[in-house]
Amino acid sequence: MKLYNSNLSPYATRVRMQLYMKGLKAEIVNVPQGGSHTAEYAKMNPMEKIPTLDDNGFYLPESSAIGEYIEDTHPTPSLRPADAKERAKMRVMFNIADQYILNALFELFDHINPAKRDAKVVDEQLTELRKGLAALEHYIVPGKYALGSQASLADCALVPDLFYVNAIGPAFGETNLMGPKVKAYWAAVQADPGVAKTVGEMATALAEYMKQNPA
Ligand SMILES: N[C@@H](CCC(=O)N[C@@H](CS)C(=O)NCC(=O)O)C(=O)O
Repeated sequence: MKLYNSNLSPYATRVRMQLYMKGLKAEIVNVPQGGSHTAEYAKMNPMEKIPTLDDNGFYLPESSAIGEYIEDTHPTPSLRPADAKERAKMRVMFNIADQYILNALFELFDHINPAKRDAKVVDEQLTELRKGLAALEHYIVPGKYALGSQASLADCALVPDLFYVNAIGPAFGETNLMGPKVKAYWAAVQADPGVAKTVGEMATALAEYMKQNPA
């Protein structure tokens, strides 16, 4: 398996974290010369986004589809609970991470620099982010992982998001966005070696990006 990756991308990071947690070997590479908007890359991923999985010539875009595919093709250790209700809760938290929290973070990312900031957009997106985090607070189960004791795809989606909540929140004067259960989860989940590795990689990539694009 080959993963077209960027350590800065929360979507690609979901997949890397899944590979680490499952102990799977994969070739992790940057997108080819020229970036994701090339004819060569578009043949593998018509949305021209990162990540893309290449499983022996089977090209798969979209981190959520990649995550499910890896679970289907490499079922052990499983990052999907067997119980239908637990699995459904995992998918709800995955969607909260994917559609509510991360979309708001993406919008905010472009407004980190106060000189280039649109206060209305920031206000709207902070409201969306707070709503997403409040929804997560509702579902998250006390314990090491989002579902309590079992690691799941929900963690793969949440860890990159919460990393960015901590990393960019302070630029907007927001240092206390997480509710108590989410905060406790964020602290506890760091004990997983796959999480620690992923968070370290994201921190290095973000520091490098900030050096090149100072706010
Ligand atoms: N829904 C996609 C989103 C992927 C995505 O937006 N990736 C970003 C990197 S964080 C990207 O490739 N952006 C480049 C662009 O849009 O030009 C997924 O889950 O894989």
